[in-house]
Amino acid sequence: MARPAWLTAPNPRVLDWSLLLGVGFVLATGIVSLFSGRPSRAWVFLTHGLGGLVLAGLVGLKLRRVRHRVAGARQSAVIALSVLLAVVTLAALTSGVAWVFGASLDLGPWGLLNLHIGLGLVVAALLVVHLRSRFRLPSRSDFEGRRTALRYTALVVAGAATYRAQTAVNSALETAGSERRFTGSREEGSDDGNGFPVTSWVADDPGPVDRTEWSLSVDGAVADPLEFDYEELGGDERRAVLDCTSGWYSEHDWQGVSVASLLDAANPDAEARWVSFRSVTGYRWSLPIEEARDALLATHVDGDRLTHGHGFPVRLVAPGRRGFQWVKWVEEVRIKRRRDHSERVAIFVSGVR
Ligand SMILES: Nc1nc2c(c(=O)[nH]1)N[C@H]1C(S)=C(S)[C@@H](COP(=O)(O)O)O[C@H]1N2
Ligand SMILES: [Mo]
Repeated sequence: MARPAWLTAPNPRVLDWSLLLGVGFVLATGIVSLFSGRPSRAWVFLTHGLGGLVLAGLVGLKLRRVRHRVAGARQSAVIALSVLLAVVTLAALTSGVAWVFGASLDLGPWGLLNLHIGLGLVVAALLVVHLRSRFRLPSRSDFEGRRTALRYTALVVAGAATYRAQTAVNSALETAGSERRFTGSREEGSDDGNGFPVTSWVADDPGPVDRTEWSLSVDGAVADPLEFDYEELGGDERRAVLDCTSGWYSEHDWQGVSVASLLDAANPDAEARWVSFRSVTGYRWSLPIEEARDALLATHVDGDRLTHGHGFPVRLVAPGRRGFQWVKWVEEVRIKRRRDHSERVAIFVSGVR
């Protein structure tokens, strides 16, 4: 009996291009996911997972095609690199699947999700080198029309079915993976004051801030620059979820002063567009001014004064933003006409001094 079209091996060049597109897709959605904290972006996380499963299928087909070549070949740098690429790709896919099923890993300041991100970036780097020796443009004749379409439809359907099965298995087994937020993060210490994880990613680790020497300044593109002592900050409350890209989230009532009231007091210029929140360490992040009005500078969490690790005296609470944007140990709110692009570097190097 003849095999159905979708079971036969795909054209090599079409497969290779699909792999390239597949890696590009999961890389792009993976990177975008790190900046997404609103439920309206749930599709980014969903398609990242689906894309990963389809990619796993493609890698399987590719390995089936090249296995003889690898086994029979003389050792060469090109082959060694290809093998390394395959191994790292499988490791990246495996780490993602393991996370979904509730696995954890303790790598000091990092966890399984950080490893997953790291492996993904290594795949991208190795792929660039791999393409330097392997890049070929496809020709029209490589596409076998209906066959190719069928085969890929089958692959995507299989990916979606696997994804559905995963959800069912996870909730049946009640794994740690079954209670994930749409971002993939798992709950830790919600509504329990300071009892949630302390994370300073990369290397930000300042000494305790003395609040008698500390003050909060509100300056930049404003008519009335201001300075506040710790005791002057309070009166507002906001419930919000802190969701760290390392894979946990925590929901709390945060108390402090709303950024809207600070802005109203300082009178931003008509051209003011961004608000930059700056830590004593140099770490900083900015929000568009309209969104900033919805944020809070918190002194307390669930009624308890913030501990040093959580950013005492003051930390940013930015609803709908990922944890790395919730700047701790804030000492300055700078209103700006343009976005401060150096913040993208500052969050990596602020602790390295
Ligand atoms: N100044 C400063 N703020 C920071 C960080 C940092 O390293 N330095 N880490 C961010 C990250 S990655 C997260 S997830 C949250 C964690 O807040 P927590 O330690 O209170 O849980 O703080 C954010 N604010
Ligand atoms: Mo984080």
